Amino acid sequence: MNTAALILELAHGAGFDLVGLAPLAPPPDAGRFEAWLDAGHGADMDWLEKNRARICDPRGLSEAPGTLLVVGMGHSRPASELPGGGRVARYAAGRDYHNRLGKALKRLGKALNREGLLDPGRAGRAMTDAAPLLERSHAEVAGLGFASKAGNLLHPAHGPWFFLGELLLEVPFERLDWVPSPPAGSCGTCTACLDACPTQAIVAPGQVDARLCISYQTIENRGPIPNALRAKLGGWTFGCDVCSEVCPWGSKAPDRSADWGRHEGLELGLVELLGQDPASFGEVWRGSPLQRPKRDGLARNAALALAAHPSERGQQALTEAALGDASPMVREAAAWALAEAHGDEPGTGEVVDATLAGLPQGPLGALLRETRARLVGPTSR
Ligand code: B12
Ligand code: SF4
Ligand code: SF4
Repeated sequence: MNTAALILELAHGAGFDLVGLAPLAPPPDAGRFEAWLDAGHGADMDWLEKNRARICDPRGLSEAPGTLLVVGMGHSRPASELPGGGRVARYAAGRDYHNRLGKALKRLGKALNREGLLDPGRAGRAMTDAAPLLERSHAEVAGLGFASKAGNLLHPAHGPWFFLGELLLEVPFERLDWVPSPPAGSCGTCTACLDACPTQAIVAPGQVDARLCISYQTIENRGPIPNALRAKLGGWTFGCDVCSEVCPWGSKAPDRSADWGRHEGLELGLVELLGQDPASFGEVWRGSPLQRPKRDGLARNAALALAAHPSERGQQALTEAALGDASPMVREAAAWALAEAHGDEPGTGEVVDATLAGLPQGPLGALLRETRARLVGPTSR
């Protein structure tokens, strides 16, 4: 067995389902990435713009010519409903993959160094998601899967349900004498994801406009979610799986629920998420991806999701949040949800007006005035 085969065998042994090698070189999709940024499809994810040059040419990540050991870890599991309604993307229901993949990659690096498969210290940086890398493009080069119309990298066994990560090896790719064998497959004539996306965020095959994507809006957007998208969120409270769920390639993916577990925070319903105490937020969501939008972002999402799951208890919680939450963004979202789900009920107009009166000057007030005009009739005053 040559060195590359031994490295990949160790990587499999470390728990990764998919493994491959790619040169540390500009990714073939760098041009697509730049066009995507230039079209504004990156929304407010400034870190992508800031790292543009490094992402398009990652060779500077290593002092010596390098190789990426690219890994994939399956995470397919059943849909994740919150008690009483509201959905969380499957990938986020259990342990945070950043921690799990990061730790497993670091252990793998130590094992590679220990086994003497590389010169000492040559298995270096572990990366997943947040690294300045166009991960799907490098993974495709390494033979882990094929690009799809939804943007996701697909694998015949796992569909879109796998995470990506990389370990930087400071050894020239050519020296490893390895040829990738990508799995056969393609989208063919299927357009299920384009047809099913609730917000038409897949603006062309393979191109997702993050500004329209529910995943971006509920995870990365730190400000208010645009009014035009709110009624289309369909109860998604964190992330969105619609384009993955409809993908025929994922239907036979092995169930990995047991490996990833389910975070106990998901026992909370939308009402509890909306009313969460900022002081205990970090404690409640320790080890979960749901920390990412922070307390106010998650409460905002819960408020909007309550419009898709109306109830008397929800109405009460929305009223309290609209009038009393410390965050203006949450107050505005709660007032929108009240207007959307309970606009024709007595008292809603008054609550919306009182919320409006308490909002700071600026975009939040403009959003709520638009809502007030569109959804609520004249107040009884
Ligand atoms: C920014 C980002 C987002 C943004 C933007 C998504 C996007 N499509 O660009 C938002 C917040 C919306 C997002 C959402 C999600 N993300 Co995300 N995200 C990233 C991140 C950090 C960068 C992606 C990026 O640079 N996008 C810019 C575009 C141009 O690059 P790209 O999508 O990688 O480009 C590929 C395709 O678009 C394709 N392509 C481009 N043009 C064309 C044209 C044609 C014709 C074709 C066929 C293909 C094609 O080529 C590229 C290479 O494969 C990566 C991690 C990383 N560092 O790479 C994770 C990553 C892509 N995300 C991931 C996941 C799991 C998701 C979600 C499923 C989460 C969820 N359930 O809510 C959704 C899926 C949304 C979707 N359909 O893409 C995984 C994907 C794993 C996989 N098997 O593909 C990654 C790799 C994280 C990880 N380490 O596992 N994400
Ligand atoms: S994650 Fe949801 S909103 Fe984003 S592209 Fe897929 S289906 Fe559309
Ligand atoms: S749903 Fe169809 S078009 Fe979309 S990624 Fe899957 S196979 Fe491709």
